[in-house]
Amino acid sequence: MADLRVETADGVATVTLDRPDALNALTIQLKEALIATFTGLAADPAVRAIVLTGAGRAFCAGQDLKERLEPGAPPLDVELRDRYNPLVRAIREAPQPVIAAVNGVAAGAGASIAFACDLRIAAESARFVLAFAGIGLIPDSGATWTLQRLVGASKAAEIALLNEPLSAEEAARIGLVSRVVPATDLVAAARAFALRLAAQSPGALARTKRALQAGATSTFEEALELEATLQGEAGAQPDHAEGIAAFIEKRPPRFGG
Ligand code: LHQ
Repeated sequence: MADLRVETADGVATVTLDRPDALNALTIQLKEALIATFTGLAADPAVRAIVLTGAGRAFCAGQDLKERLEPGAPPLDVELRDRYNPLVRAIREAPQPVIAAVNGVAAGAGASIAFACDLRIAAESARFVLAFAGIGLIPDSGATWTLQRLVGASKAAEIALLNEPLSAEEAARIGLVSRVVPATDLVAAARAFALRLAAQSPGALARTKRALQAGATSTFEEALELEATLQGEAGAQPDHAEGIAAFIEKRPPRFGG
């Protein structure tokens, strides 16, 4: 696929945005390739964790602003409904955990996409720039929902309204990223994270992801009820029996899904 690379090894799919000269800015073609890729990976039982990263010095600079000037560019509401919203939905609805390996600047919708992932790990050189305010727009691609849940309402308002770049170090301090590593270690660190996830029960991870997302908007009672339903399902899977057997036999579990 042009502008997008997908490699799968040892249960880990690595999706790399590959337009380094434009800081991996998102064109219609790239967004459609991403939606198709995440939808395909979501349905692939051999894929147990997904890493999303960028080629070159940026993670993603958001919407390709040059494409917006081309004749026939769709209105913004249409572009959001037809491409950005399906893209962040595909990331959140994938049963596998998705890790953003933020290798450099994540701006505009590029930042929103990182926020839509389940985990973020950043290079020391990474930074988050909401950028929307800089071009007279509002945060989109789910950022008005995700960011305040990740860092709290006050910090989210500061980041979105002031439009100040957030360093990797500051992002770690406020809990937006799980870990900051030297740029040269990012690929290895993201892979180590992903391999740990890939060794766990895929069914348990998928149900955990679903319950955490639902819990972000549910009542406590609804969360208790969903936990009961999903735990009932999880307990009936072979991975639960395997986990107990491995504990009794004092060996690592071999989870198969
Ligand atoms: C770019 C871009 C870019 C094209 C750098 N496009 N070329 C949703 C609905 C529909 C439409 C509207 O948008 C949205 C969602 C959004 O994403 S809105 C936010 C869009 N993104 C931005 O406003 C960020 C624009 N970029 C920047 O502010 C800077 O480039 C950042 C802070 C990302 C990086 O700054 P620098 O490290 O100083 O790099 P640079 O500015 O020199 O950029 C390097 C090259 O990349 C340059 O090309 P050139 O040919 O001159 O070397 C830029 O034009 C190109 N580039 N971002 N979004």
